[in-house]
Amino acid sequence: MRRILLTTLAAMLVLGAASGCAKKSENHDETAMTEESGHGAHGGHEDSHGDEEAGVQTKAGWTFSSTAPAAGSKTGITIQVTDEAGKPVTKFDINHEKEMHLIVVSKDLSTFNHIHPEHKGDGKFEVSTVFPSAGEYKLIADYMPAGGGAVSQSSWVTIAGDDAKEAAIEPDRTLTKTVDGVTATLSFGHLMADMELDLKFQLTDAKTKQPITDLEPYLGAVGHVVILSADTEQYLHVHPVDEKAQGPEAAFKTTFPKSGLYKIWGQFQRGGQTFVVPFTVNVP
Ligand SMILES: [Cu+2]
Repeated sequence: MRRILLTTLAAMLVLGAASGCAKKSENHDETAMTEESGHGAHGGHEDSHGDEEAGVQTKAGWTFSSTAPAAGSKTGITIQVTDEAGKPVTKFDINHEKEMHLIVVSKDLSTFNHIHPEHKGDGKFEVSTVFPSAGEYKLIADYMPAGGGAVSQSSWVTIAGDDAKEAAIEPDRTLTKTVDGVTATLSFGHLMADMELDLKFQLTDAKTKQPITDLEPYLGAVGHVVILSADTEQYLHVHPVDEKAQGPEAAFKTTFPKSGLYKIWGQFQRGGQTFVVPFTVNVP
């Protein structure tokens, strides 16, 4: 009974997200998804729920180079994209310079990685990464089957090791922090669920205290923002209002589907180096 309720709720949320997206963006910049997912420890686990707003139905099959991937060593990840019937999807549209974006987060959202699996042909994508510590990780693949809209597919993987510990996800007391020599302040037009709002990063050089005006394009835009709800069920990929901005302000638009805790990662590039600024907020 509970499962049926959850499925209905998930379907309603996906529909809601899809129609919200259609209203505000024609290039499908933003994807939102809701899903139920199990925890697959040993590869091959699939989630078949995606954001299928344009009617192209795809699935992602996940395999890992080891049956027991371990912390600190390289793990190969293969993602096979197929249609509903299981036939490989072979053509993808380029979205922000890549055919696929892969977001890797630990369950407590303390580690974040944004990587780009390589398309080996016939819908088979490969990448390798090092999971920094033991525990559960969520992987979210973001892609656009040719002629379709943005799709997100996810899987869980358990990383072996003896240092597994989950940190509590707490909202930041202040929305200013310094990472890699850059001080970033995050602000919102009006922070509230279920409403499109502005999300602004103000960047200054931590040493000179001068506003940063030399941000470089990262994947063709001033920056990229990834947002996950604390339970990892809500995934929002957000893009800039003005892609060509160079700072000190980088503005984005998004809609938090419901109230609660969210983690926000802003990714920017300067002097050839990318850096990530994380914030945790409580959305009323
Ligand atoms: Cu990417």
